[in-house]
Amino acid sequence: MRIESAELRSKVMPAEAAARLIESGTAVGMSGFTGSGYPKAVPLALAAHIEAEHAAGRGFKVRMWTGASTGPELDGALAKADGIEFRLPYNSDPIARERINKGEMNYFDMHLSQVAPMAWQGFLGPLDTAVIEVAGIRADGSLIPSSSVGNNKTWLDRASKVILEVNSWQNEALEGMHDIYYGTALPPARVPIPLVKPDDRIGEPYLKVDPAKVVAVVETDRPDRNAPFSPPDEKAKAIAGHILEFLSHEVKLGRLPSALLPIQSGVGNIANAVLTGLVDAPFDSLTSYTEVIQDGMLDLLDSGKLRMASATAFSLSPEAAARVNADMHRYRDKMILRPQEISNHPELIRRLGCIAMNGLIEADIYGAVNSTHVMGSRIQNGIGGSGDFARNAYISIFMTPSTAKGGKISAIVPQASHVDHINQDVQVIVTEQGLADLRGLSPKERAQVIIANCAHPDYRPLLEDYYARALKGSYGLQSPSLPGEALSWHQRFIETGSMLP
Ligand code: 0RQ
Repeated sequence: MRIESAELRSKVMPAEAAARLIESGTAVGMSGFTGSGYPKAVPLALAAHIEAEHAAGRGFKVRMWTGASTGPELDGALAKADGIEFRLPYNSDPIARERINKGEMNYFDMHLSQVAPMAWQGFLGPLDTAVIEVAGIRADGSLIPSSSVGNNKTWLDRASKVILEVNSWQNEALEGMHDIYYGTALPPARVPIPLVKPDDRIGEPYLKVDPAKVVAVVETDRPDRNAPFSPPDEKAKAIAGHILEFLSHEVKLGRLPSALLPIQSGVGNIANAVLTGLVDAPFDSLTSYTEVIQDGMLDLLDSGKLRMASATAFSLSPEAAARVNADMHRYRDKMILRPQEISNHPELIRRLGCIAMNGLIEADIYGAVNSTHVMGSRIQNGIGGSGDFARNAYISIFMTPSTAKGGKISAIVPQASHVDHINQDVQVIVTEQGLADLRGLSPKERAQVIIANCAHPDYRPLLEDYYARALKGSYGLQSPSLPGEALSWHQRFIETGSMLP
């Protein structure tokens, strides 16, 4: 039985009835992180209710806070119903993205580590309802977290009322995997977080909730989104190869231990290719301190190369989710899921010395990185945890194919059209063309190595030409630039559909 508390069992009701307890104009804190552990039944019922209200000529929108991206039953359904007035912090849902880019939804894109502290600071306003998926409720009313932790602890603590979704699709053997730390506080009461190794457990396996605040318990068995995973293409393999060669070189020079340092890896095919490549690399006893446990990490765990992985969520393909579910007892001892304010905490990332590897949309010749905005104005996803890790990592690596949209866009540009990571936070840039190690280089040295090593051959001469003219015509020569021309590649793409002249 998934609901062992008699008090909370008495609050079981259909999703439709629970959804009616959410009022228009209020803030709702949803569980969920990268398609894992998000509520499914209540948001779908809420979307249907919103559609009915709109059809009756009544306005109905909520302000929505999550852990990170969720799934089609949540972001997708609510965005389709035009039911989201404001959203934070990370979104990858295509319908929500379209609404944001059409100006129909306000989106506050923020560092994932800062969501919980900012909610406590209070300026985001009151949190009316928390809707949290759990794997079970224990007799004492404590909650067994599901496949993500995200901001659940904070939503449960801050919300005036709580709706729990008990999902029997989630594996019961998840119990014991989580480490929920209750010691965070705002300054001046803040104290050091007592985690010094990725495998330290500093909290407890369960979430707490005041049962008096729980207004509804809903049962469901809907699966997590679990996006399918396509195997790495040639470019992803080439990028992985460059990174593995770089890491081997660092070990050889004595600048990294042979077990490396805790690895953080962004989501997507390239990140997965790097993880898969590590299976055959000459490193042992690896650890991971990251946001999401993805397919490539299972291969690494199975090979014995990866000793353990700490994260806040799973982000698995359906095949990998089935693999984990079938063998949860074995995997459980090698994985820890934590609140995202801990998995992404700058203090801990700096202390552990993580090796951060994240994707980018574009980088400029000085190494400033745009992770979020296409052509400077259209949001793709959001900064996610990339900023938490990039600034605080021991080595901060950004990776991308050198072109996008079939070669019509260069990922290396004269000037980034939007900046998420300043050049001081970007130490290594990798494309399938090669790797630029920017550590200790001045802007002019960086420009030369980025253009030579990372740019696609179709764009390299154009960048060389721009840089040569900037050296002659720039107002200053610390970071030579021609402001009237620096964003002309983006303007050309907007006008002609290609950055190429
Ligand atoms: O668009 O889907 O329409 O084809 O961006 O690009 O190449 O599939 O790569 O999935 O790794 O995403 C930066 C977005 C890269 C991601 C970003 C288009 C491209 C495609 C996706 P289509 P790819 P990825 C941990 C860390 C920020 C958050 C982060 C991201 C789509 O890595 O969101 O790092 N990062 N979190 O065509 C126009 C360019 C483009 C471009 C790519 N220069 N111009 N379009 N695209 N480059 C995870 C979390 O925090 C949860």
